[in-house]
Amino acid sequence: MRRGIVQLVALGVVIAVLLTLVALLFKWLPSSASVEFNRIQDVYWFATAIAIGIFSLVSAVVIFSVWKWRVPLDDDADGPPIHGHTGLEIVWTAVPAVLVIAIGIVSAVVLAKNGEAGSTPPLQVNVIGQQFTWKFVYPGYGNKTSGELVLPIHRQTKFTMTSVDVIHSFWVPNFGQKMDAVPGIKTTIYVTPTRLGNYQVVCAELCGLGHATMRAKARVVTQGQFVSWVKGK
Ligand SMILES: [Cu+2]
Repeated sequence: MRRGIVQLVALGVVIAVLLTLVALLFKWLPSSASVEFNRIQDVYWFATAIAIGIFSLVSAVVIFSVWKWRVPLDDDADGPPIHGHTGLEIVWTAVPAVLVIAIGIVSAVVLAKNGEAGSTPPLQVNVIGQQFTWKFVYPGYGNKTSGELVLPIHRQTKFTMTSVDVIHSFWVPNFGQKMDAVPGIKTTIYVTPTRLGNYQVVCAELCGLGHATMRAKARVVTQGQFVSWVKGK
């Protein structure tokens, strides 16, 4: 009995280590370039850690059972009758319930934080989707209009989206935030860039024949570069 438990635990640990390697050694998510995406990735990893734990437990028990209690091929006898086990049933209901509630709470906290303006007023950028192009307007800077999205690093930006024709969806994979641009209404998201560089604005809602080409360049620059860009032209 004692030996069996040790073997079962060892099996679970081996599976958990293998799964952890698979989770860590491959690049599953775009690299984060925003405060908001950092938070979202934390939720991913939290849920992944729980999934690895549960999967390791279940698969260890299944493999262990098949390995230890298999009968010869010609054994046609019925197995022993099995009765319920109230304690075990309470545990296997309560533990997943607690885990799912924990994931729900963590997600709700991140969702709320990602949707709230910080203490300093954010940079306002209006995003207009149109088959098959993006337009960015900076109302704080004389309605400067650009086909390229330029953002200062470490400054929270509030995007207000709309569309002039069909539904589009504003998405910069490295920023993590995604929101539909819908004709007639205004939708918002916040992004706080954390890394200088070039990124891509992608339309993430099938919007017609040119949908796949509905891309724009996004550039995160220093505050000084941003000011000279936004005041130029
Ligand atoms: Cu589109």
